[in-house]
Amino acid sequence: MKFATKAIHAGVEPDPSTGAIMTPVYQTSTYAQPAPGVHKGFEYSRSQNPTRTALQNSLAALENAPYGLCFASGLAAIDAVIKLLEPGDEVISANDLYGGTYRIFKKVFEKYGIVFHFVNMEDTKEIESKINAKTRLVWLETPTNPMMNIIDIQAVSKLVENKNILVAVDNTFATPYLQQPLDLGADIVMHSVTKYLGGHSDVVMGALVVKDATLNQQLAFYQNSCGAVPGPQDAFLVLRGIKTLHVRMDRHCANGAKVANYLHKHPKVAQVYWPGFAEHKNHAIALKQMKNFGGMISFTIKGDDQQDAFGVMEKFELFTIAESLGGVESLCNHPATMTHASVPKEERVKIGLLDSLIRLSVGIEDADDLIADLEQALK
Ligand code: P1T
Repeated sequence: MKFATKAIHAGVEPDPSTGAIMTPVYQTSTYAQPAPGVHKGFEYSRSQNPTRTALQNSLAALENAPYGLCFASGLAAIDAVIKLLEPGDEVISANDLYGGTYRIFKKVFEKYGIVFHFVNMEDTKEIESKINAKTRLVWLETPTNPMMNIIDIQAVSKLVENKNILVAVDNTFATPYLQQPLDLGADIVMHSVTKYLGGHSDVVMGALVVKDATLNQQLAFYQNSCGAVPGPQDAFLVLRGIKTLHVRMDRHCANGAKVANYLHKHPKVAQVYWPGFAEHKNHAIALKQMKNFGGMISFTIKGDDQQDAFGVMEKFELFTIAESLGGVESLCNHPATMTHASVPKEERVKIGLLDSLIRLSVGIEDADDLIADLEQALK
């Protein structure tokens, strides 16, 4: 089945009791059992809920995998993955990540004895130099938040093949419409469902998708045992969001390309980070592993002055200053003081995350209006 058909139909059946086309919001905490232990696969809504099950199956289908698990947020999904590890185990992580991912690794899990190495994953030699007998997990995002770097998922997966090391890819920026990491050799796909999958800035949720039955069981154990599950209303909203994922993503990509090309020519803009440019250092890898380049763009203002960046952001009329991304409306964010404030400045500067960097989540409004907004704000 092709992607657009799966987005609308996968995981979703007419409701068996009424025939309702839309999966109902099963707003219930528990389920009647005719005799102890006799049930229809649903015992208690932390463990299973029919609305969540439909969403989990839909997400699994979109990533070409049999198993999906939903969590109360993207970070709760990441939390479940790191709980697979034991004290002393080592993780090789990309050094260019959402600030909250860096924070949970450094500030939550390091104190339980998990060792994190942050490396530039564009250079596979840097990954190789950190592999040892204790390495259990490689963690990466691509495109990265906020520098829009591209990491070669297939090359990284090949590097650790048959070494008892899992590869987890945060696929939030690309979505399964543009990139399918499990087909490129990764073991775990993670999503902040909050973003493009939900698509309407009205839900916080996370997800994991895997192909391996044992890995699914282990992660489902933490989903149930630790209990960071989303409610059925949120699962319903994301099921609705997914039905238009492909249509929205096409427009995000088209608008993103127009905005990136406009910024590229602007005299006040120093650098534009967007993998669709032929001169982007990993454009060839983006072409190989992505269907298109998405709606996320970062850029710096000439002079690298934080106040200049703030000045531009405060003048925007359509790009709202806000954390998050991936909704239908355009947003702008100042990573150094907002989403990546928990990353120390010396680490930020190493990856080029300057104080003048502005990140745009280009929405699906009319591109001419978005460009007019950039024009007046940059004046
Ligand atoms: O916010 P939450 O649903 O818990 O997801 C965390 C997360 C994980 N991975 C990536 C790539 C993300 O971008 C995020 C959340 N990011 C933002 C809120 C942001 O504005 O970048």
